[in-house]
Amino acid sequence: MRSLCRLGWGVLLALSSVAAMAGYAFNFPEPVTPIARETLHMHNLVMVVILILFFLVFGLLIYSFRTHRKDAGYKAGTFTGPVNRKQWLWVLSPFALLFFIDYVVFGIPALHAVIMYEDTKTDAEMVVKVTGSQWLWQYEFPAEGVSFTSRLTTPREQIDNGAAKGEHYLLEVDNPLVLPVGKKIRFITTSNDVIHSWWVPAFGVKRDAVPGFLREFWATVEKTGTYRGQCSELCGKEHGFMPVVVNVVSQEEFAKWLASKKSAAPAAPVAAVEPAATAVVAKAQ
Ligand SMILES: [Cu+2]
Repeated sequence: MRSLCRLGWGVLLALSSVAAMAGYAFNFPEPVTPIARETLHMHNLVMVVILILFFLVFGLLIYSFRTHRKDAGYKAGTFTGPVNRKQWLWVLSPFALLFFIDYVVFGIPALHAVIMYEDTKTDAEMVVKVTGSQWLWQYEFPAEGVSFTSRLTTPREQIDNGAAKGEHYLLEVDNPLVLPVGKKIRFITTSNDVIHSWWVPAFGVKRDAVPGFLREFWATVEKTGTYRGQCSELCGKEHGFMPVVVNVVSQEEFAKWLASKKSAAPAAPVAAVEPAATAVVAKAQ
């Protein structure tokens, strides 16, 4: 028991040490879209309910084990003969309770959330096409005729432990996606080769980019800032080297950025582009 206590304290101390906490978080990132907020609410609701159930069930169990002991004079029950009404009640009430929790307490808000997640078209003010490619992302604003590629800029020396790792190690790109704050944006994802997945945790969205298919999601980012994510579908040897960086800016800044992109030369077709990390390796050889 004492060693168990010591272990418990050790784990608590380790978890509370600042060094161990750096880069880790126990909760969701701060939600900046309606979807992320709804997801966090659902998560919190489910956590609270299951914690109450956990303590209730284990409390009852421990109480019963301690109180109804043989050495305290209790005799084991015998369950022969027809099931009586009281027994039926004990059998059926947990079913009824769990049914109610699953289908009403969780089910109704979950249904509401899923319908909201999938509603990509109502009031969408802009379309962004996201194409995954081994190993970079291509972004396109079809209505504006703007398209560009976005690839990792972390130097190969950092990846190979030849240099100290930067602040945004493996989460930095040459051309981040820029979006206006407060606008509902409909995203369409697809892929040029294998399945990738576009994921930004603060947006609460993650959608597979599947070759030959168009999949969609939406986001209305409510706060300006830089948001980072990653490809979250194992897509080859440099799967870990295709991050997502999104700069969310004011409407005016976005208009300026879009104008500068329009005047720039159009991006080369993705198939002809050599992925950045591979190019560095090729050069080194
Ligand atoms: Cu990928």
